[in-house]
Amino acid sequence: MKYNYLIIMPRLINNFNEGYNFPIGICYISAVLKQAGFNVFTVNLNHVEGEVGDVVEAEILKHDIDVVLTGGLSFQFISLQEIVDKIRFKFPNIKIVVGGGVITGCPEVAMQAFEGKVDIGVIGEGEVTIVELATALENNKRLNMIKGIIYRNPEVNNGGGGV
Ligand code: B12
Repeated sequence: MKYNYLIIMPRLINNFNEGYNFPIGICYISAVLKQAGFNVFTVNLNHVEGEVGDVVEAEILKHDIDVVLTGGLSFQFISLQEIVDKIRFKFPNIKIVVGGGVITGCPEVAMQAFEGKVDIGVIGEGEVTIVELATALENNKRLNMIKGIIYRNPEVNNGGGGV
């Protein structure tokens, strides 16, 4: 089954029009997925005004999203948690994947801090991993063959192991 992916870049600024350090890592993730032929949509919350939950919900509905990808550094945990909480509350069946320093720094602690709402965490560099992961999700393959991920429970996509 072909999935629709939404990549969400969290807010790094408090006021619209402020400058910020553009996080290139998440852009690499977008690029490799597009190059591999996956249906990828993106929203950078630093360039969209409005309440995070409303913006994210509108994007999910507009593109009929199956998998949300987001990420950042550990200091962005609160912003990421807000995104994750809003999605999990409104869309219980959407798969949520988080990557970047927030996961890489301490994968198990981070997954627990997200209180079971994140399905899969990508540890370290994500370019190869994310393509393998998307391929596995769309083909209903087991996740335990994919290196560099941590996942919520054994029921996710019939994989074994995880947190
Ligand atoms: C360059 C750099 C900076 C630059 C940022 C330049 C920029 N525009 O991005 C500057 C100097 C501004 C900077 C500042 C800070 N930095 Co800095 N920085 C780095 C450094 C050296 C390289 C980061 C980088 O660009 N890597 C290349 C890109 C392509 O890789 P990446 O961002 O890691 O993304 C990959 C993966 O993380 C993953 N990934 C990322 N996002 C996502 C999303 C999804 C969905 C998926 C699946 C995967 C994924 O896949 C990506 C591609 O492989 C790292 C150390 C390191 N060697 O990694 C520290 C590092 C990222 N920085 C760190 C910190 C703490 C900071 C500051 C908070 C410091 C401070 N107290 O101010 C600030 C935050 C600034 C900000 N607002 O973002 C820590 C983060 C630790 C953590 N657990 O989060 C690191 C790891 C250093 C360290 N070991 O402590 N930093």
